[in-house]
Amino acid sequence: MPRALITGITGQDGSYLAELLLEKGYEVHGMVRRASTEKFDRIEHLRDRLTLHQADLLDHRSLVDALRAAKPHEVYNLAAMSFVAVSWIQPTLTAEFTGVGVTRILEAVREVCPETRFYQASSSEMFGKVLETPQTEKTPFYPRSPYGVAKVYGHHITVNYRESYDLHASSGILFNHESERRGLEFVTRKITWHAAAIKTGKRDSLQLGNLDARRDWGYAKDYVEAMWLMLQQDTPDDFVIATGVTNTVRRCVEVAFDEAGLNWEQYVQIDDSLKRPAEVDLLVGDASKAERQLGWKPQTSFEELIRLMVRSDVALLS
Ligand code: NAP
Ligand code: G4F
Repeated sequence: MPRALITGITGQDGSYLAELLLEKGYEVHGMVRRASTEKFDRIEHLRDRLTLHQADLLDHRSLVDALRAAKPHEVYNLAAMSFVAVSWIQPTLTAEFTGVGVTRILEAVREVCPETRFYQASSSEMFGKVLETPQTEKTPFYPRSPYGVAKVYGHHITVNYRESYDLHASSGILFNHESERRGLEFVTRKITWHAAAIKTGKRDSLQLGNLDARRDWGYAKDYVEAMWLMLQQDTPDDFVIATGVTNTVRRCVEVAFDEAGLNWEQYVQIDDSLKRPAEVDLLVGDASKAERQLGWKPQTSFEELIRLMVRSDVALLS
């Protein structure tokens, strides 16, 4: 039976990846942080089928122990401080978790299980102030946030360990992906949740920042399949995972409020404090390498995604 260890298993992607690997017959291990109150909501339905190990990306010893206990054939490094806006508030902690944390887990893999296949969760945020459109694996990086800078470090150190130590280490450059399990602070879920809350009488307005930003939004369930496919290849490599379609935040609001049967202009207010010190204006990815080499294609359109998120939030709040 193949064994996998997922860091960040309590997050959006970790929970979907755990489901996918269990379906494929894996023994699934997850790394979790100690907290005074456990928040394992996204994996509660899987708890009796998972083996959880307490560890932290800041702590080398705990990473080594988790790897020794799990003996994984595959490691998926999804753990990170993943919210861009907070990376300006906690820039050095973001660098530690999201950047140097990647070196710590790579060092632990090198020490305990150098044959293990390794996946690094890289990000389209690395393209930042984009130098070409659409963005591919060859597009130079120009990060625009402390989070983006940390992800560039994590990406390069993964490539470097692959080349220095011959590790089977791959990096997925994933564009924004969302779902019913997305954290409430990210813009799509903030919008779908508020549309549902206004519809059900629990809120009467929604404050947003920059409505003109454009993102290439896909469905998290489709994207975890790409992570798994990368680790099934004989040769490790880097892949852009995206839909190839870009939409504005404003369009996301229009679709969400339409699904809720509401006129968005009556409820949405602009709050300048939600605008970022430096913005990523436009992201749109070219995933043709992933289609060619992995046979991966997105299955869910932007509109389907936003509408299913609204329906899920209405059900949640009703
Ligand atoms: P998420 O929902 O925010 O989950 C992040 C996970 O990382 C959580 O399980 C969190 O644990 C864990 N974590 C944070 N700091 C940690 C630490 N010091 N030690 C151990 N675990 C820690 O993020 P996501 O959307 O699933 O994204 C997964 C990964 O893909 C992240 O690396 C993110 O940066 C990257 N990414 C995401 C997207 C996207 O659009 N979703 C796009 C590109 C790349 P707690 O539950 O304890 O907080
Ligand atoms: O949903 P967001 O916070 O996602 P962002 O910054 O693009 O980052 C996400 O995608 C990255 C991949 O490119 C990941 F690496 C990262 O971990 C994360 O998952 O913001 C999207 C856009 C931004 O331009 C932001 O300025 O929405 C704009 N926005 C406008 N009003 C808002 C708001 N974003 C948030 N979170 N909240 C607002 O009220």
